[in-house]
Amino acid sequence: MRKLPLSYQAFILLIAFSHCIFSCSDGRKHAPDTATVLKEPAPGIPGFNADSAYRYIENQMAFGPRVPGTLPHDQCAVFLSNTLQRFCGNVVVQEFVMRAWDGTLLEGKNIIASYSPDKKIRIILCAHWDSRPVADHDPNPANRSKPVPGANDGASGTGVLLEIARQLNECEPYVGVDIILFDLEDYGPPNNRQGHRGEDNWGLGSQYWSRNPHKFNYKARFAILLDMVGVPDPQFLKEGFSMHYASDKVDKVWEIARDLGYGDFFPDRMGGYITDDHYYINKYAGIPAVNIIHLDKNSVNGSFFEQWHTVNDDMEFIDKATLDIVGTTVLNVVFREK
Ligand code: AHN
Ligand code: ZN
Repeated sequence: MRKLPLSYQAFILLIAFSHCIFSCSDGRKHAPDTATVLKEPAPGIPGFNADSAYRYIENQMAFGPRVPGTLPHDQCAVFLSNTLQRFCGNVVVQEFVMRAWDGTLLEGKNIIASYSPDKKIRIILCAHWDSRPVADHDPNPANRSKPVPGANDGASGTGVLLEIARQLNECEPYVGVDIILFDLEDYGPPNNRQGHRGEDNWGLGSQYWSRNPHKFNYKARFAILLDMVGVPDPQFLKEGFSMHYASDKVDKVWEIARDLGYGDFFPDRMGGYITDDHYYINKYAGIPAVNIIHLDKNSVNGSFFEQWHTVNDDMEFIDKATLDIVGTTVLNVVFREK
C-alpha cells in the first residue's frame, strides 16, 4: 500500500480534528422519517435533533397532565430537573407559592439551568412546563372540567428546550444561557370567568421569577419564550407585547429564521397581544422578551391552534418538522450572539 507523505497525513488529521472542534455537534443524525432539513447547520452551530425533542415531549406526556397540586406535576418536576442536571452543572429549582385568580394557594417550581454562569452577557430561553387544569375551550361541555393533556401547550416548548440543553452541553456558545422552565403558567380563569382580577392571572411562575430572579442583580440581554411550538405548518406571527417591548429582538429572530429558509413560518406580520410569560418578563424584570408562539387568526378559537385548551391537545398534533424549525432557529440565534 502506498504511504501518503507525512505532511499530507498531518493535513488530513488536521482537517478531521478541526471538524471536531468547529462543527461542535453530534451532527444531524436524522432518521429519514423525520423533519425536513432545509439547511445544514452552519459551522460551529450544533444541529438540533427533532427526534430527541419529540421524545422529551413524550416523556412529559407519559406522566399525565402536569396540573399543579397533582402527582404527575410533582413527578414531572423531578424528571425535568434530573434531565437538565445531566446536561448542565448549575441547575436550581426555585420553589414558591402564588395565589391563583380564585384564591387557591399553589406551590410552584421554576426549574433553571445556567450555562457559563459567570458570563456577563446572557440570554434566557424559556417555556412553561405545567398543564392547564381545565379544558374550558373543549367543544364538548362534558370535557370542560377535565385537564388539558398539554402536548403543545406546555410540553412542546419544554421538549425543545431540553434538546437545546443537551446541545449546549456539547458545545459552548459565546454568551451565557439560562434555560428557565416556568411553572403555573396555565392556571388562568376559565373561559366564562375572564376579566376576573385583570391581567396578572396567567404566568404565575414567570411573575414570581421576574420579581425574584434566581440570582442577585441578575441581568440578561434578552429572553425568548417558546409556547405551542409543535403544531404542523405553524404561523409564528410577531406577537404584540414582544413588538411593543422588544421589536429589535423580534426582528433579529425573524431574520435569522428567514435566513435559515423558514421565512414562510416566520412571516413579517403582526399577530395579536398574548398575556404569556414573556409579558411579565418584559413588565416586571425589564428584560426584553420575545414570544415565539403559533398564532392563527383564522383558527376556530381566534388565535391559537384548534386543540388549544381542549382534551385533544395530545401527541397527535405534534409535528417534528415544526420542532426542528423552532429548535434550529433558536440555536442559531444563541450561537450568532456575540
Ligand atoms: C390568554 O389567553 C390571555 N393567555 C394565554 C396564555 C397561554 C395559555 N399560553 C398557553 N396557555
Ligand atoms: Zn394554555
